[in-house]
Amino acid sequence: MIYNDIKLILPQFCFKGAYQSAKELHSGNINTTYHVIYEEEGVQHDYVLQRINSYVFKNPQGVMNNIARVTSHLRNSLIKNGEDPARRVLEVIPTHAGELMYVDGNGDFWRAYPFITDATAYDTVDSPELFCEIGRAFGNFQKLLCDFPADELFDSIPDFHNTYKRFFTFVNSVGKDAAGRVAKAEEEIEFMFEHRKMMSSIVKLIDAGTLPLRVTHNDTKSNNIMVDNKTGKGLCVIDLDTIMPGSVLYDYGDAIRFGASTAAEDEPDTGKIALDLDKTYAFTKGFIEETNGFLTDEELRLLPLGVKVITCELAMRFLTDYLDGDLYFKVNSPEHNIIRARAQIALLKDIERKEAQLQKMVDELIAAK
Ligand code: GN1
Ligand code: MG
Repeated sequence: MIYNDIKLILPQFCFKGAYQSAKELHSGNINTTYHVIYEEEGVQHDYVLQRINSYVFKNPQGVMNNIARVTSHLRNSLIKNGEDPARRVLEVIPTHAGELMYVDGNGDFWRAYPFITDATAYDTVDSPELFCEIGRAFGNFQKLLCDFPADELFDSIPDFHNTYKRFFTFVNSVGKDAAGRVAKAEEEIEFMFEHRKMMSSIVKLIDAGTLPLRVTHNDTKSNNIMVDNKTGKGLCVIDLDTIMPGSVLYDYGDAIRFGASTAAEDEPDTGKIALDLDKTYAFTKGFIEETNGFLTDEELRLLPLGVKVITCELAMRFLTDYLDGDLYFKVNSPEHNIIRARAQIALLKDIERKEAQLQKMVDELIAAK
């Protein structure tokens, strides 16, 4: 029973009215998330309650401090631009003790937000118009945060996109073979070795000063934007756990990797997986229209590299977790992580085939602005 899992947690938060119901939301791969409904004098109040995965986030307080700072900056920026911040920014609901999180008797960390109603988080985006709006929303998020001091943010997961280091972590997992699975993944392991240099290229460009560090979201899947059901416009960027200093190439790349693929991230039939160039165009158009004023020429021109690097990095992360015995990502079967890795590899192969077209498209959209 879900209620039994959360009944001691619910009274800790400043929720309005009386508890009505709760259901688990299954879209994330890391945290455990519930949609909770309260009611006060006939008015329904919807909340999101989450248990933070503390294997993944070693310092949940640091994560929450980042979220509090970034959301306050977003709110102020919207007000400055004459916009109403209601439903546009995540809002942390404090505990009765005035904290950003509650730590339960097991040492688990919980936090809550208002649930944004009359809006949808899309796991798949079929319409190019909608994906263009999502591109605009992620671009606008970058814009609102472009004057935020990125170096003041805490690294919620150190070296999250340090693909140079991640490669050696992966090699270590191959060497250990903790789950006895290396023999089942020879081809995928080989693929990672062949792509090592390409994967490390953004880290090198940041180190060389060619790419600046900005505030990046680092998990720009289409379902991390709440889209208004009435207007079809992107309302609010959610899941701010991995807000950290990073390159804009990561955010652009991850959004295309997820939203412009013709199949789900864990599609077992790799024959169904390709990069959809119409969707890519739609997102890129919205994203560039919002960001063209402040991103540097190098950042704009190098956006396609983000797609390759992030797709390869995630393939390697799934593969590493498969070899480690599924310690990091939630899985629905012992094969889930290798299926995910194969899906990302198939997508990357198609991205490589379409690389010249992707670059031409990005260059034309930059010039059009
Ligand atoms: C994880 O749990 P979720 O869906 O927000 C992961 C991302 C991956 C994503 C792949 C903290 O995000 O990095 O890109 O799965 N989050 C973390 O679906 O590792
Ligand atoms: Mg996330």
